[in-house]
Amino acid sequence: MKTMIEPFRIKSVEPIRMTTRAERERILRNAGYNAFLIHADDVVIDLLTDSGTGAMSAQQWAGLMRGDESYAGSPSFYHFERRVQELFGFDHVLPTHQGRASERILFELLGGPDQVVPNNAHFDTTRANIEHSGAEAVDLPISAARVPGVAHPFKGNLNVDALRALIAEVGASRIPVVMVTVTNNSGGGQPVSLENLKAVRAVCDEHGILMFLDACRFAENAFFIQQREPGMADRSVREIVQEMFALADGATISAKKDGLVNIGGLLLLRDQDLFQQASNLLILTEGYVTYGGLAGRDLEAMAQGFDEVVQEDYLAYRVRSVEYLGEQLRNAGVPIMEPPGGHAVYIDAGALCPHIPPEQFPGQAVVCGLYRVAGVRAVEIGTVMFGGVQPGPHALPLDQRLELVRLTIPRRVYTQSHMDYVAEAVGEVAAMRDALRGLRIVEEPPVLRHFTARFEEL
Ligand code: P71
Repeated sequence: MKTMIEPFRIKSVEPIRMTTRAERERILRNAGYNAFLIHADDVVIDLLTDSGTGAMSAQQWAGLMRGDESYAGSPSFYHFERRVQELFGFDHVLPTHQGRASERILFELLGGPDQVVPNNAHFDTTRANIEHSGAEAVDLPISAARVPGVAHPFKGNLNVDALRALIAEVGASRIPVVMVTVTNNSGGGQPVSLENLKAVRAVCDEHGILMFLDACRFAENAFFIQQREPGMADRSVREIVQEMFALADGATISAKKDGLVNIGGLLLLRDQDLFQQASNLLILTEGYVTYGGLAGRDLEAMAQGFDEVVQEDYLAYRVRSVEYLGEQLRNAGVPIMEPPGGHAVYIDAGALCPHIPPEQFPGQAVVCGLYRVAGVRAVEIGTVMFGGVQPGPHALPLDQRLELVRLTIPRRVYTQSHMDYVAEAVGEVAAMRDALRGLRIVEEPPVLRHFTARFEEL
């Protein structure tokens, strides 16, 4: 059969409130032209993020009823811990309320002034938590990652030569950990190959540096490895996940993505000492070690979610549905980050709107256009998100920064006709690109400005 179907039926539905263009014009103005400030019931199709926005399965909902809410030693924790240990191969498992809580604890322990933390590409909260500790966050993408129109099977790879050069320059003693983000989110949801992970591991071993995964989208990454990496076609996704994690000393995970839950996170550690210290910090601000800021029912939903996310018919559908949207945009002549990622299609707003300079936020102009035209909410990943902080000594040159608009697909939520509608909306915005206007910021917080800044159209 030619059509790949959603491998599930829909048992419970939520109505979508339709809005008129005139209403949306007013809503956008009131929201200061920031999509984060729009009320979700004023959105027709919500592609702001795939984080915590997925639909749970009947088995996950059943898990919620089984959840045991004991403060200490809940059976739900031990069930969750066992499932996580089996899948990821780590003895030490700390639950957290979401990814950034794991990051905050990790970088309080490993970061600090004068420290340097490389990554293929840090996402916003990871970078912010590293910088908050006083350390410098450095992106080391491969050069192909900076050219949106050129496809590469593993565009998320970390640039190993650049890593060696950075170590030679600053010294291994200033680099407590090398992070690798799978899939790479700020650079297009692109996967990292097993070969690249092994190469990074080898460099870390040479210099006695820890290697951690930022593994929010580990299952999508493993599926791409199975599909694209030579010799991997016969391996199961579960085996590939195990091999990826076997290379790492630890991982921070937001379960709101490939955990298929609406809230939850993990900190995985190998080292007993680090685990002790992390446990103490967890208790200080998150909660006791057997719930980490979550309810027992959330742990049950997560345990089940990690099981479902490595099912290969789910992943085939997941990756195909994102690719389908990418194909439609490509056919409509819209420049996108090639190839489409695992969780999102990224519009190359820099190429779409060459008349809007980076300091007038071309991505934000496209985000506003999509909302106006069709009530589609997307998110800017460009100068709004990453241009606010003072660039460190190892920041990428300005002309290598990307101006992207991410159409992020929530898991198991939207159907093919929803994607057709989104593609039409993007086509319409692309057709009126010359009429899109840049913006200026009128209000912004000192860090993570994209969440709350307010804009005016120029
Ligand atoms: C995403 C998010 C969440 C988000 C961020 C910014 C705007 C809107 C939504 C979160 C990630 C991530 C990676 C690679 C760590 C976190 C933090 N991503 N690493 O992509 O993608 O996890 O949200 O659970 O704290 O929309 P957390």
